[in-house]
Amino acid sequence: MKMTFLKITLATILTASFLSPVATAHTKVQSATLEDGGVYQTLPDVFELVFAQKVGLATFSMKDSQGKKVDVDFTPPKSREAKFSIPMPELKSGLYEMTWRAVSKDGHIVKGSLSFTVQ
Ligand SMILES: [Cu+2]
Repeated sequence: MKMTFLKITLATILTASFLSPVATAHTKVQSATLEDGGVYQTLPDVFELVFAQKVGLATFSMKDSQGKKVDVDFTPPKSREAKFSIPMPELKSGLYEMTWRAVSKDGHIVKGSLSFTVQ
C-alpha cells in the first residue's frame, strides 16, 4: 500500500515538472570547468560541474560530433551533491557534447548540456 502511494506521488511530481518547467526554484548549474561553446587546446584533468544546490545526478554522458558515446570514468554518486568531479578522458581534436540530468531538491528534473571543441 505504502509503496504504491509513493510511486504514484513520484510519478505525479515528475509529470508536474514536465508540464510546468518554470515552476518553483529548481536548481541550476552554478559553474563548470569548461564553457559551453569553448575552444580548448588543453583540457583540465577533471571537469567540475557545480550546481547551486545539492542534486541527485541521474545521468552524465559525453559524445563526439558523430554522436558516438565517449567513455568517461565516472558513475554518478548515490548521494546528493552540489559538486561533481568528472575525470576527463583523453580526447582527440573535435567537437564534444556533455549531457546530464539531475533531480533538484524540489523534485524537478534539471537537464543540461555543454559543448566544447578540442583543438
Ligand atoms: Cu523546480
